[in-house]
Amino acid sequence: MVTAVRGGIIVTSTDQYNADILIEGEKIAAIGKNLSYRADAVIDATGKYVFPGGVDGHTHFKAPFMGTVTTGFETTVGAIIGGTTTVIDFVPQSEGAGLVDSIIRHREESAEGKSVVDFGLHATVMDSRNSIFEEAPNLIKEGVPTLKVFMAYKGTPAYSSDETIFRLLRKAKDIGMLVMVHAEHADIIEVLRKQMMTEGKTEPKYHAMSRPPVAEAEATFRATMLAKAAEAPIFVVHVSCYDSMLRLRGARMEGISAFGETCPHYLILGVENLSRPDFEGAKYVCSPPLREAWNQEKLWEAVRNGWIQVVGSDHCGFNFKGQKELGRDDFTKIPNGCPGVENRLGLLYTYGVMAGRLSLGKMVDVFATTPAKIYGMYPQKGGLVVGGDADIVIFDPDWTGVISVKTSHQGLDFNPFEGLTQKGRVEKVLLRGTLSVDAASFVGNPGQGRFIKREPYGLAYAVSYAK
Ligand code: DUC
Ligand code: ZN
Ligand code: ZN
Repeated sequence: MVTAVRGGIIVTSTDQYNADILIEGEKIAAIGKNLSYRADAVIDATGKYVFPGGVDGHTHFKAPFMGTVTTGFETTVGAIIGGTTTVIDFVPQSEGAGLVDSIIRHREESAEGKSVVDFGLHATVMDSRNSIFEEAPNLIKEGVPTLKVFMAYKGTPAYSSDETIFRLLRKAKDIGMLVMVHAEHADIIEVLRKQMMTEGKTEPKYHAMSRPPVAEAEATFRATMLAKAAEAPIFVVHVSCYDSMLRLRGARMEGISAFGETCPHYLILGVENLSRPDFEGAKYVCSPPLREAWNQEKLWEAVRNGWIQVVGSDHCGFNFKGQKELGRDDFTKIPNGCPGVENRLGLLYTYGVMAGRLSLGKMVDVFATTPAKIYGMYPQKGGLVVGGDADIVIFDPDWTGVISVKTSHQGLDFNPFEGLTQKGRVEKVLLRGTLSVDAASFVGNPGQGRFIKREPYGLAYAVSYAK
């Protein structure tokens, strides 16, 4: 099958130009002007932007968390309608199981045959037994060169001590693995949480007050120092605030290979949302929490200047009814996390590009290209590259609408971005050359997503430590 995408404005992380794209089978075969070809199908992209398919390196599908479970990979229909063609999902280590076994199980039981986007998997340490160190090379063999640890959640299996993280970093650098870190100071949070519960402060807003920016900043700094001591790269997920971003930026200025991600909810939503009446504030409970609004401009500035390199969704598919409601009388029981896998591109375009905060190229970079490079899947994913997968988004810049759960495809009963204006929208998406979204509706095949084995030594290894 030969498909041509004709007449669009191609936007990559570095260039913008008018050209046609020729697709043979699943791959991009040629990009150029006045190409001569005989195509089985021609897609007219005149007046539209043509972007690489998005890479969302931060999702939680079918993830057990705080006594409940997020929705599964079927809801990747929302991802592809939103222009994301690849997700990398976090796989919590199952109790008593190894990292590799947990990965294989999640892949076989939760993802394969269900995901409509291509997917990679990150390991997540939930049981810091010695075997995690021996297992790391086997993760690489399975195509999983990334592993997340939690500095928060002390007293639960998720928590990793500084010793564990330091040992993992030393191991990681020998094999090209990237250690990703949830950076929040566990003890500060525990003391504040207990104090608030004792004082009867049980509403959602106290979730944020028990996890102040200083707790995130301290842990971010500590994580970068552990990386420095190990001479290994580090990746800080979901940077939520200025204080934490400053630590990340400071580490980079010191020559530490420190990279980071923020998320649309930290760029766009403020902590005031946690005070919404009728327990609606619970919809906005995530960790780290939403921050005072002034942080948002600082985070945009960081994305614009490359101090934060990736925008991932941190999609957690919790419903309000029956799930967020679990914490009605106690904020510590509200499942942490916000949905958003569908909205990443629309929000970056509207509140980044159209608001004059990001160039189109920078948007593509943080949405698709740099995540693919950092996570070890470029140039197969994340670019418009001859020989790469034909994952292509055709974007209509002239559309204007309003985000609403009524028109969302995430399979949930709320959308945290409800009521926000969106400019531009995804009109068509090709996944490996197959038309999967047309007129903003899913037209692909159920379960069409494929597991992507990723390579070690991603972009974070391009920075070497000065001796
Ligand atoms: N960390 C995440 O990355 N996502 C949801 C909750 C959390 O603590
Ligand atoms: Zn986290
Ligand atoms: Zn997450």
